[in-house]
Amino acid sequence: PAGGRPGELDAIVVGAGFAGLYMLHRLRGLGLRVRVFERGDGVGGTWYWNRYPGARCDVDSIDYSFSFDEDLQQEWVWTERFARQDEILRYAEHVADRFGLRADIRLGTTVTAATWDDRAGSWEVATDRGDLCRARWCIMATGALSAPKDPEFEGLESFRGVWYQTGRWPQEGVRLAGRRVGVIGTGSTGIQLITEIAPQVAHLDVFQRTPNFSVPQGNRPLDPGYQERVKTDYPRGREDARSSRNGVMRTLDFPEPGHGVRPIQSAEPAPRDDPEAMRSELERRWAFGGANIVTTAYADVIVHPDTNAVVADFVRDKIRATVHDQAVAEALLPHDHPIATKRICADSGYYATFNRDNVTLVDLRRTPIETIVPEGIRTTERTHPLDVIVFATGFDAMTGALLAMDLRGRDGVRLRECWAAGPQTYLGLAIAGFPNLFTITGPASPSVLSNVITSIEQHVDWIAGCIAHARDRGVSEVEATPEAQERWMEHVAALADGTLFPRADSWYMGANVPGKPRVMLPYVGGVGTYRDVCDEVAAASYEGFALDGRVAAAAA
Ligand code: NA7
Repeated sequence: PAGGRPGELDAIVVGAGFAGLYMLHRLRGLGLRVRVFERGDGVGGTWYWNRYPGARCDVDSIDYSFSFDEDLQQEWVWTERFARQDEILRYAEHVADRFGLRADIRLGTTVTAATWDDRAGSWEVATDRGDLCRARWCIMATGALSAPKDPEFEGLESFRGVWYQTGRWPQEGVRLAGRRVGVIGTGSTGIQLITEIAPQVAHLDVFQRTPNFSVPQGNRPLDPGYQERVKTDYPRGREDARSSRNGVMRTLDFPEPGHGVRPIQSAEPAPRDDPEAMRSELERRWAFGGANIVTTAYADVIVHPDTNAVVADFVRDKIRATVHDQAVAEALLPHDHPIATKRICADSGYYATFNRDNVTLVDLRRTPIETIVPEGIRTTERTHPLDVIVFATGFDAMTGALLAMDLRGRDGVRLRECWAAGPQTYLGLAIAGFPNLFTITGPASPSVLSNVITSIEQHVDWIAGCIAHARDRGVSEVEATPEAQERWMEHVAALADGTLFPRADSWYMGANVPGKPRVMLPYVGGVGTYRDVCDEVAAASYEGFALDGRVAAAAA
């Protein structure tokens, strides 16, 4: 049986974002007794916490939605090409209600520890509310970008104004209008927030350490007729997304002249001998808008430095052409990393924001922050008087949330020790030495390089399939073997080394958190290829896993 003793839980799921919600739904479908613990006072994960002004998804809303239920995907109506945070949160709440999930979710409860009990063959999970419960299966749906970096700035405690973190934005009561606001951080989050609040605040100081590449988001109301066409096409579109590189459908309203509709993600390398053709294709994509449309024009942008340079130069020219003050434009130009080796940002007029009289760019490479003082932020040049400071300084990505818990596997071994030199997983789904524990969107999976909902559905389906397999065969323990894990990690690293990703100090590389091991965290092979690998593993009786100590023979 998959389950434990009567009255006991069969599975514990940590997190009630999209991953935890769908995992709960699938496990219930297997007849399991499940409890979900969620730190927030509501469901929705990322979209529960990131309520800062301007928060919006950078994946098309018709893509960024569940495909597992036909009625759900047909009924829900999106209002914009890229949905705002509150709309996505409503969608998550709708999913929780529609499938009756709330009864098994404990909100406002943080899991502090999970310990494998070898004798009982189950996980013991502890929370900050004093719960202690057991289940055979434990699934970490804790999110890849859910552990915000805490602001570590000298003098912050002396600041007389108020400060906020974008990833922990208050539910209400924030007043920015008419105030002097400073924003630290110019990643996707900072860029959205800055563009949104600039017209409202008295003055905005943008504290930029490293310039980023941003492209027009091209957000617009979703035409109902278009949405209907996409929904009619969903069976094909969703299949497209599942086998694509980054988990998105082909875009029906972006026709290729002479080719009908084609995937935005091109499979063709750049015609480098014809830079004019390249620029005109990039122009066409720039005008259409969307986070991934410019950087996916050519399949080799992330592997070939020359292709990358053409695309990067194209975006830099756009920045120069938009920003009136050329000294400010120069300071905004990204030079330190190849384009797309950090997550590309998508904006609704970010660069033009610097043409406003009430916006100042503070270039921290030229004038670093010295300290926060009671009246504002002091750089090596001067003090910037502020009423409000917003930290948009990013996340301890992919490993932060997992390592924040005290996770102990077989023989009491700590995950923190196992991962001291960087995370080790098998398929991003399981960890050797941690039986019956699964991670959704874990390190060494492609999740953060994809439409994460596509990845979440694939992970959850795979995990549910694995648990059903164990149940049907009377298997009580499923554990990745160290050999399979090592092979997978070598493969993930080798793939990354064939790309330009290692050249950037990005959160993909763990480089945004001081002291974090520098390794490429996601799998770069694409979601379609990854799905095939996971399916082959399952079809080969869970190759690379020990089932009750027995390892399936390698497939011929
Ligand atoms: P990011 O992309 O990690 O951006 C964080 C920004 O904050 C980035 O500009 C950092 O500059 C800056 N930062 C971080 N720490 C500091 C300090 N100490 N001083 C000055 N500036 C700092 O996080 P986001 O939340 O914007 O986006 C995360 C992902 O969420 C995004 O990629 C999408 O996938 C959704 P740095 O570049 O480190 O010099």
